[in-house]
Amino acid sequence: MHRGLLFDLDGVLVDTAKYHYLAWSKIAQELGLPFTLQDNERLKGVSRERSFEILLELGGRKMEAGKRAEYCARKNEYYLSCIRQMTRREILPGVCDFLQQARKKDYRIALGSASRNSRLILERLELLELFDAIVDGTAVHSAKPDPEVFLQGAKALGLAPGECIVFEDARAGIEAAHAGGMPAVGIGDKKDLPEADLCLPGLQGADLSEIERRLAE
Ligand code: B16
Ligand code: MG
Repeated sequence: MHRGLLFDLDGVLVDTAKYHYLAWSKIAQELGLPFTLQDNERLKGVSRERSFEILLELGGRKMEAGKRAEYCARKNEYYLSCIRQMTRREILPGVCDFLQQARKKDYRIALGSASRNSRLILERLELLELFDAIVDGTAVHSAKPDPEVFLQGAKALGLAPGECIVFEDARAGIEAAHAGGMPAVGIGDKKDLPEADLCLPGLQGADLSEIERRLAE
């Protein structure tokens, strides 16, 4: 039996990937770089700066650091204009019930996300008060697959890493959980997340007792 749950944001609680895609598409257009929805898959769970490097690599372009920072800031403005409009209706199916279930069972709950906008997103979704701790891109130095974000999350909950379960939709996040000594529930298909300890298509209908039982097998 675990005592804490650590949630990734994008792809687990909400689909912000579509807004990242819109914002990066504008930047790609401005720079005349090729960028498709398929390419966007490579940016999931990856930091803003690394995302832009990937975008430049796709077009075989190089750019000096100062200019890269300008484009990252502009992308974030485009992204912010999308997420400022978000509402509770965008919470992924089953998330609210699952968080309530966790609270009733006395699990502590933390966010472990690469995004520096995660607090604003949780505010827009009116989910902030369900979290005991938020660890995100504003607090972390090393991106997933480094375990830092989840180790900080466990610490913020006052728990040992082994007392926590991570919920993640990206391979790098599953790797980060394992590097930190935590089991990882993959949100998605087992073929995309082969290292996950177990996979669920989403949190809809997810049952914590069943998850604990399967993790103990
Ligand atoms: P920001 P997660 C990640 O969120 C996104 O999946 C990734 O596409 C994005 O680049 C990253 O956050 C940084 O986001 O630009 O808002 O700081 O999956 O770790 O919750
Ligand atoms: Mg994610």
